Amino acid sequence: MSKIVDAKVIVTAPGRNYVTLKLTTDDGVVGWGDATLNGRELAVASYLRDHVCPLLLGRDAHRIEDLWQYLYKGAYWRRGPVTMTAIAAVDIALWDIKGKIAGLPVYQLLGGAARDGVLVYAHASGEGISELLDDVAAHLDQGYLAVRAQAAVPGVDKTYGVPERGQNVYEPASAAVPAEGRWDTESYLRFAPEVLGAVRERFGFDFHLLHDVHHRLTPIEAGRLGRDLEEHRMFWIEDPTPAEDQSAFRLIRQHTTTPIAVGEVLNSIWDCQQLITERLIDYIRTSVSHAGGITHLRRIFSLAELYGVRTGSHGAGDLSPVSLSAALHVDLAVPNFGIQEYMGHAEPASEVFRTSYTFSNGYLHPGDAPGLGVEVDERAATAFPYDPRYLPVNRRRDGSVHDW
Ligand code: KDG
Ligand code: MG
Repeated sequence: MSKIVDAKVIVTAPGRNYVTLKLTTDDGVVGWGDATLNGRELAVASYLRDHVCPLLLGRDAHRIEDLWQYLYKGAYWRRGPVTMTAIAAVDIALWDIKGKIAGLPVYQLLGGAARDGVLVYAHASGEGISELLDDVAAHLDQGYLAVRAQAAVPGVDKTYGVPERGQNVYEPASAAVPAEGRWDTESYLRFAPEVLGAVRERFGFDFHLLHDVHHRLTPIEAGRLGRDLEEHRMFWIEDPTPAEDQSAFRLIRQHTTTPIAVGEVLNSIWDCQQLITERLIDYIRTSVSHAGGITHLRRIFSLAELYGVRTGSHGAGDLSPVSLSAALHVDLAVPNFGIQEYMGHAEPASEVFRTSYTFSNGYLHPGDAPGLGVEVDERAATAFPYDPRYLPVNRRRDGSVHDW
């Protein structure tokens, strides 16, 4: 028995907001979990501080499955991003503790490495096609084997996925109220095949090309886009339509063979059950920190394996380095791994999060430190107080709200 004697929530903004859970056992072992939910950070911090941390004290840190069931079933209220992010933070911290006590990296506890490294995709973007092509070239030069390409759509104000130059925080989050952008589907549907075609024309087909539609099309529009992109041999198009409408993907499937990835906004195995069991997607993108931690993510990935769906976990910079590291341990161990998103973390994140994962020739490796291999410098964290921010809101030309 390793008794949990302290549970503490740390909210800090080194570059952007992160919520981190610290669990300490009576033998002095510390485990870290990521509880960051972009734009709704304090809701998870409160869920943990007010409702979960007091319940953890005195419990055995080794009983990961039991604690997962206790927090999930015990709350009565099921699923949802706030609940599942809070449970994830506890679960990730417990796996970190178990690894540290065992003296093993977490991937060894998950069955050991099923591959030598984790294929990752980077983000390339540009205000126009030539800027995007330069950015793709830079990433290929750095050794990436897979690149996501996004460019600003002409006539559309602030396209998703295109950050200010030199920044890798691409959601133009604002302080007091969400920023509002304009969206125009017709311009996008004309522009996207042109952009992705230009990338293939310049760099060929010897690397994986990805694109995020970010939930903005109807099923029939998504079918048309997928069909128009078939000649560019995409690795995937992501979130072509809002993910919660699972049966909509049947219609997309009827019209295109372009592979589809979905799941960053889904939080449980039940949210993606139909997508997986009806083989409506090719890649499941649920993340370790928003879908109930390592324990629950493994369950989702096992279901996916049964139906030939591969993994492609969300790994944007708003998921902390603790999350990225936990994802890498899972990625290394599961049989149906596909690809891992990796955009790095804006500085000064490394002043707070000390990581041990490494990048080489297009692959990440979580390292062999016991546990997850990430340590959090609490003292450094105090220098970066919480900085309230919201994700943007999209409106169509007529002023009505659209999916961002
Ligand atoms: O917080 C929202 C971001 O994580 C999301 O917009 C990023 O779509 C995203 C991606 O694919 O990384
Ligand atoms: Mg996405």
